[in-house]
Amino acid sequence: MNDPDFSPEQPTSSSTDSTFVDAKAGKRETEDLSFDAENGVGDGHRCGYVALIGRPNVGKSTLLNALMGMKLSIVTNKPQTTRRRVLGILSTDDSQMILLDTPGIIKPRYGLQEAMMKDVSTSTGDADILVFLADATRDSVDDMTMKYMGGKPAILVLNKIDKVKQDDVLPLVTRYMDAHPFDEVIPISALKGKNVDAVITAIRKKLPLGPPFYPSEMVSEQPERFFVAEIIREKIFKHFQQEVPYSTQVNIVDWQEREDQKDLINAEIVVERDSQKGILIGKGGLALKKVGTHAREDIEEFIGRGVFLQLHVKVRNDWRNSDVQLRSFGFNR
Ligand SMILES: Nc1nc2c(ncn2[C@@H]2O[C@H](COP(=O)(O)OP(=O)(O)OP(=O)(O)O)[C@@H](O)[C@H]2O)c(=O)[nH]1
Ligand SMILES: [Mg+2]
Repeated sequence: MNDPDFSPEQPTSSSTDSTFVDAKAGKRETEDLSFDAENGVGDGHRCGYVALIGRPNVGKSTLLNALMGMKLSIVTNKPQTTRRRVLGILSTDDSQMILLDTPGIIKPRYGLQEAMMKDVSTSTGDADILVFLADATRDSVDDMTMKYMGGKPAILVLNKIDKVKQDDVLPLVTRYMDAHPFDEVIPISALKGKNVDAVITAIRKKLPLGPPFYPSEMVSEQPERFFVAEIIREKIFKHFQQEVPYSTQVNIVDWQEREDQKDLINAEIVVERDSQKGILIGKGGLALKKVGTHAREDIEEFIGRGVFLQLHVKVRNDWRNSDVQLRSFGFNR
């Protein structure tokens, strides 16, 4: 296929494969400390994996960010924004919760979506606690997410409480409790930060006893390049409509940290068809330029230094159904 932007480079490792560490964020203060300085672990320290699951658009990524106190996971008003799990490590003085934001649960129609749903199964399998997120404005129980519930401790979080009267949620709570024996039900607004602390308290109660798995200043084990690719994808979700965002994959091809100069990041945007490539680039390259500018601003804020961002678009026919392509992009169905 005639693809002038094809770049023979494969995503390579670079010095920026380091995991994202931010000592300021991801650490909450707690009042009741029983810290044992000698062992580095307080008596009764708790640690475990917590999967945030639910239908697309219910606010899982918004909640992850609210719990972490920083933006780790991308958020848009379009469903199926999250494609693979995002791991956030929230350390307090007496607990460490490893939070897994997951793709919204759907009935898969193509290979990429199958990989997304496999990610949900893996995350619920890894989890010690499940946080079932549902939209408080709905009046029926989400049966699709219910299928992922087993015997693990489970917290029901009814999100978007800012859009309904609290009393109006009560019938929904009853319906959910009839469907599953949740340990707790918490109405919240992840967007407004309302009741988010109650979620942390509820999770902590159910975490297994044990020492922290990660150093407390670590906020994720995923590399910076993952988050940078996600930021670019978020801008594509925000700027384009219909099938273009869903047909797009972003890969960081090269990342050079340069002395006395801004970092040079070279990213490829993969689409499925020439027509999508045309839309992404836009007249005179203006559409892509806009994506690049907005992405660069967020990337600079995220990594805390200046960036020169190069974007190019290439076409890989039907990549969302190709096992070879999916695997090369890190998806397994
Ligand atoms: N009003 C209101 N909107 C919210 C709240 N939480 C999230 N949203 C909005 O809901 C939309 C989806 O939020 P996300 O956090 O991306 O939802 P998600 O569950 O991660 O979605 P997927 O990744 O597609 O599964 C965004 O427009 C958010 O701003 C809330 O508490 N109140
Ligand atoms: Mg999400």
